[in-house]
Amino acid sequence: MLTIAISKGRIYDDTLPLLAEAGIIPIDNPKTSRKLILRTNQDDVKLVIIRATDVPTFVEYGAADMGIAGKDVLMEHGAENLYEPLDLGIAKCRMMTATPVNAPEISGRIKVATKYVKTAQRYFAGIGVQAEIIKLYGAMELAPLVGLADCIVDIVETGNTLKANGLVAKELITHISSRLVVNKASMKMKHGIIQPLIDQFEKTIENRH
Ligand code: PRT
Ligand code: MG
Repeated sequence: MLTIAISKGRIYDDTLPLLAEAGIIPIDNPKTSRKLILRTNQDDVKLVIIRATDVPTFVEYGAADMGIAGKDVLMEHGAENLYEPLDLGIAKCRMMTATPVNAPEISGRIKVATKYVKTAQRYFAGIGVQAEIIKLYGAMELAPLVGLADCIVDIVETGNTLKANGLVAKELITHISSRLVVNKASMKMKHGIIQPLIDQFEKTIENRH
């Protein structure tokens, strides 16, 4: 049995074609079904549908043999206990700092609102800026507008969300894409099923370029 952990949003949409190329087609649709375990056309492959941030946890503990997670999520979780064999090149975006348009330069300690606490801490330490990191779970864009923070660290794709809230992207922290992660024990014990799948994903991605 092979269990693959995926989140239901954009990663699922971008993963379906990759799975299809590998001959794996879900029987249930997570958008219309409330099932958290999806059967596929292959009796020995199932998908578990979970929050994006929970994917590394499921894979690390072996509740799923493999999973697909954004690099942003992996950087926060820490990837030491996972194999990360493949950049799938899907769900691409950037992690950036952003401030209100026309915000004055801040000297000294800045307040940063984000859900990416560790990544933000590492980034500001790396550029020698003293930062107080304020953890939020969503609606980061609001924080500078209500005086909670001077800037935010968040995912930017089109920039529309920032723009709609009077913010502007400033520094690029890193480019983000989604990665295949594999449980370390599964990689050994289910090598015969996992490695061909990795190879097939890789082939599909290469053919896109
Ligand atoms: O429920 P939860 O939000 O935890 O997870 P989810 O299942 O809803 O996952 P999802 O789809 O929100 O995010 C999964 C992964 O997609 C993230 O970990 C990123 O690696 C990647 N990704 C790619 C994005 C975006 N693009 C994106 N645009 N993740 C989030 N956004 C959000 C961003 O947070 C911001 O609010 O979209 C907004 C910005 O988009 P623009 O186009 O307005 O700039
Ligand atoms: Mg989301």
